[in-house]
Amino acid sequence: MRTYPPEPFRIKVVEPVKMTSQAEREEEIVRAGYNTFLIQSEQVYIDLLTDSGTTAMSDAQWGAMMMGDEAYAGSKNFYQLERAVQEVYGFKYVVPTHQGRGAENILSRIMIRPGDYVPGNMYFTTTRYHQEANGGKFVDVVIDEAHDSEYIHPFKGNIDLKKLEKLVDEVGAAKIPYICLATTVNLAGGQPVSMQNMREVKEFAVKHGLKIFQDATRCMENAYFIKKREAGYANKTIKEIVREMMSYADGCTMSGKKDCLVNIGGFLALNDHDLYVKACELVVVFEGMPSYGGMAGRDMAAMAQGIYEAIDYPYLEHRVEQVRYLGDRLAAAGVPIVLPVGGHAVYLDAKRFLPHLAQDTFPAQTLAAHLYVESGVRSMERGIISAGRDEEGKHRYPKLELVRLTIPRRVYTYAHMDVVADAVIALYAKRDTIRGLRFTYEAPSLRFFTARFELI
Ligand code: PLI
Repeated sequence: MRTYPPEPFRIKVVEPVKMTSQAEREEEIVRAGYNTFLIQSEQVYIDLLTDSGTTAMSDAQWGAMMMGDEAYAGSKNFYQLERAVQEVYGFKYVVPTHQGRGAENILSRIMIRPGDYVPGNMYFTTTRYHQEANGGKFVDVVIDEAHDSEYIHPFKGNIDLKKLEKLVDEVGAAKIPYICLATTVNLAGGQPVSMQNMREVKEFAVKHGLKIFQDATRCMENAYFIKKREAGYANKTIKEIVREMMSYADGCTMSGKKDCLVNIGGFLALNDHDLYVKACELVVVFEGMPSYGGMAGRDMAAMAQGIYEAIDYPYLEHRVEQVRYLGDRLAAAGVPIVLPVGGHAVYLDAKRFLPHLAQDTFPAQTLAAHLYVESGVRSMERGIISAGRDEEGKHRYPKLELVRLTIPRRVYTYAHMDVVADAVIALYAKRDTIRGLRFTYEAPSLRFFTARFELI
């Protein structure tokens, strides 16, 4: 019996990838300062750095790109995108941005004042950056289980209502501009939020007069988990589930580079007209006209089409189950990973993989660098380096010290997943030989992108 769905597409265009030698990769990792972000993509065999903007577009999306209306104002592709967002997400107003962080910038500037607190179900790097840059303080209100890589929970991204209540009691609702609800939770391992939790958070928000903005970056994958795991949703379509999810929010920020199946683009969606007017005032400063934001007409056309493809069940089933295939292979070999396997990536637990390395010698960064040298597979650190420093300049020490094997959408086959699994399993067998890293360069913010290291 087949337990993993086959590819629901056939391949029309191929992009050759280069197989490099271990000696070449050893040279490349030194050149890149042991930071996988700084490796040249041509030196990578299987690129699992991110699922962001790495999607393979469909023939219909490429066709739509040829219909790009590049008018400075009022492009027909904007109206296509607006219709797609209104129909699938259910929000009234749509402001296109160049990518997700463009929408985060605008939302944070409109909503957050110095001294505010922004509760969220675990931080995301750029989201928290914009909240803090506008004088807010991020407060983690995800359930405790999300910080435990071994704890099995169907909706590990849920908000802990007691934590939310405690925050409201301590600082008062007036100091909370909105609740930031991410679906799914990237840094917890791509973990979903249940519909019941969203409903309860909404009830709480209404009671206290709070707004909710979703970080809907991977909301389709979240909807898939709701369909599979939550009672009452098995017979609902992904679109129905997404609409219900969004009905509990006042708006969302979106990185189209993930669940809208495009290589660039994003949007801010809202229901409140006054907030929309403010967003339009800011989008012209930071992105462009409200009818294109930071996007070309053709990119809006591709994203409008991608939104409809993303709610297609066979696509979504293959996408999430392919990730599970990789996770199952690693778990069966005893490799420590975050469980349950999330929607977009398999996360190696670097603390358990390399227990002989202290967290301030950067186990996840080290593991990502070694995996590249061993196999040409590129992954990403999601641990102490990503967490950055606190107000006093000290490292934040997150409980989760992870390496993310992020699967691009519609790009790789199960055979590629086998290559990745074999490489990780081989590295696990010689884990005792791996040494840690120290900084040779560190940027003041979002340091993970550009930091450089050397072997200790
Ligand atoms: O990369 P952007 O600016 O389009 O989107 C920012 C962003 C916001 N929220 C979440 C949950 C993300 O995962 C996210 C971007 N993620 C990246 C780049 C990633 O590699 O996961």
